[in-house]
Amino acid sequence: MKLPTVLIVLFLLGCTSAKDFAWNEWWKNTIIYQIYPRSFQDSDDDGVGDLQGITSRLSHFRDINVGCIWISPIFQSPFADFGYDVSDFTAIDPLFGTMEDFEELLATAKNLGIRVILDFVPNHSSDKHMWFNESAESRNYANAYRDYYMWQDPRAGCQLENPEECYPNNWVSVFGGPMWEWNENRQQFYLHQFLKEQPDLNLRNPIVQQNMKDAVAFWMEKGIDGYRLDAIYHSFEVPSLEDEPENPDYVKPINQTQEQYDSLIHTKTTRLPEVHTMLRDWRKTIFEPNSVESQDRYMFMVTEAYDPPEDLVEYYGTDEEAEADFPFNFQLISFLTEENLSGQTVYDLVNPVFVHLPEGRWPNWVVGNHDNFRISDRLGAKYVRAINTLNLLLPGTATTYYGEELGMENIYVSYEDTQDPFAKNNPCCWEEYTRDPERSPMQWDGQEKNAGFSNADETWLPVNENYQDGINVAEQKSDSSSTLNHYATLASMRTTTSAFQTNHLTYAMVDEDIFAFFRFPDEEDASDAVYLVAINFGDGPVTRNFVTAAENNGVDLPETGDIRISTGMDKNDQSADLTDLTLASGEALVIEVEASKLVEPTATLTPTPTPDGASQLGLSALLLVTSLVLFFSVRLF
Ligand SMILES: *[C@@H]1O[C@H](CO)[C@@H](O)[C@H](O)[C@H]1NC(C)=O
Ligand SMILES: *[C@@H]1O[C@H](CO)[C@@H](O)[C@H](O)[C@H]1NC(C)=O
Ligand SMILES: *[C@@H]1O[C@H](CO)[C@@H](O)[C@H](O)[C@H]1NC(C)=O
Ligand SMILES: CC(=O)N[C@H]1CO[C@H](CO)[C@@H](O)[C@@H]1O
Ligand SMILES: [Ca+2]
Ligand SMILES: [Ca+2]
Repeated sequence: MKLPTVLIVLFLLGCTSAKDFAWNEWWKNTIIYQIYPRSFQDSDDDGVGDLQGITSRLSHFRDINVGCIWISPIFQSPFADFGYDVSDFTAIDPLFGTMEDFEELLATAKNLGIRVILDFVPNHSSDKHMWFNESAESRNYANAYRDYYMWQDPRAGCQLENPEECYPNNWVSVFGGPMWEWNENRQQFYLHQFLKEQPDLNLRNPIVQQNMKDAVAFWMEKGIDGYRLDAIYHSFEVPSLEDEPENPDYVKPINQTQEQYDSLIHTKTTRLPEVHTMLRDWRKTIFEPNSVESQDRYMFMVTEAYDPPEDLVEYYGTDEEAEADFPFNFQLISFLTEENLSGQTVYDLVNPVFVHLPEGRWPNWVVGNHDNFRISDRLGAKYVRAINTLNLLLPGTATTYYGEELGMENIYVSYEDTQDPFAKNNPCCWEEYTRDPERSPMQWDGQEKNAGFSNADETWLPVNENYQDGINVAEQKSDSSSTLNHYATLASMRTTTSAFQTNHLTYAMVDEDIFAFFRFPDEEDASDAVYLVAINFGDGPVTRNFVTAAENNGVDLPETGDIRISTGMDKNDQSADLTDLTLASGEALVIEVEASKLVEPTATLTPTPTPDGASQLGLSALLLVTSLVLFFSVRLF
């Protein structure tokens, strides 16, 4: 090969190379796409989505460059809480199909190179589970299932006609009402953190633990790639059963008859240290690589816990004792609203994640799920593409809830038609609690009945009418400027470009409107391209000088760059004047730049943005004072 050819090849590689992740790091480079199975695709026209339906739609993930699907519960269930009440942890519910259907789904996914992870629900079973039935039979020690659940005697001396007097303590269930339910047969209460149809398993019982591990192993042997562990912080309660303290900020809604979860502070029933002991044990005994035959089967593990970043890091475990690969990070779901959306707010939510991220660990982002309104309805339709950009181009693994790649919107469901037990249990405030609006069927096609989701006359939740107005896969696929194509282009960039495969970022500019950051490749890929991602979260157009702002953040930035992806897909491959760059409201630009760092940030940490240079002055002053103090303390010795 002649030298110039080599150079050209190297140059091309330099621009587009991807990192080589190790076999046990496949989850770093991917997007996790959450499928709510009732709502994705119906194959037998009963109005409810199913496994054959999902299998028939798997090529969608190739089209949009998604490498991993997470399927919400498909296990046998009486559906008191839509599958989060499991009556057999190793069976597929007939509503979704058969075990053969699941095996076919897995095989098809594998052929397409798509990973599959399942939801695991360890905090409770259904009250229709055989274990509960056996456990309720008697409290005789001869009963092998005696201690599978959290049984408790009534308070001494109370009158059973007034169960309120007899509850073992003041605990309130997540869905409202006491956490205790009376069982006639056993003449005892049982504990349920969620619905009374969801008795909590006694996870302190080693036999129960072993049963849960066996269930996990069962699905691993089928060939899944990992698990999401649901609501894990509800797993344990204090054995002393002490009352929980009242929440001083709680305001009782008018007409609310039963106690609400928010009325107490949950110091005795959530986040107990035993959770971590259990996770470490699970990682060691069932998730460890040496428990599966082949090395390309690393079992990925993610936990769900709504904690602030400083507490969330505990779920990573330690170097010696690993726990989850990461805990889902809900910062951008829980704390971003239409009212406070701004460049500064996004920074305030993103930065703590990096401040608290333990060395060598991997960040992640979740911008939608089955428990929260859709992006369009939380923040406004014009920010959907900006949020998708943030989700896919911030460092770490991205999680997308089905339909967000199209900009799907909430549906309205009246109280009479409500399906969600959380809403039905709280009639006073059902509109605040209902999760039906974000669970409407996936919109595949603008012409077909029910958007191509099902041929049934009635679907379990109504299809959003806007599938006829362009919010559907078929039309967006053929429109190069669509939300779907924008998403697929971002997703492709993640998988092909080393700069988007690191766990660090450098801020470029943060103010009321703009949140902008650089993605530099890791040092060993230093010749690869650098990107500037600039997003306008304000409600009007703004023009900014990114060159000066970058300099304030320790980055030397030339005056022009090449736009690679624009939210409207209309500016792709145009050149950008970085001293005078205008962004429309909701616009996000991904710009390839020849930037270089003037100042190395410490480790993976990034310099705090200093839009006006003032705080940088403050920092220098602080450093000077510190040096003087150090100097004089050294002198004293
Ligand atoms: C166990 O299940 C059987 C059959 O459904 C039922 O008749 C029986 O009452 C159940 N036992 C208890 C204690 O709930
Ligand atoms: C409370 O209930 C009463 C009687 O059902 C009803 O008239 C009233 O409108 C309710 N108040 C609220 C705020 O819902
Ligand atoms: C944005 O507003 C919501 C609702 O008031 C609040 O819960 C959240 O903490 C706010 N976010 C930030 C970053 O202040
Ligand atoms: C650990 C666990 O099972 N969490 C689940 C408990 O039950 C509620 C209600 O069904 C679910 O929403 C949680 O996700
Ligand atoms: Ca079906
Ligand atoms: Ca529990």
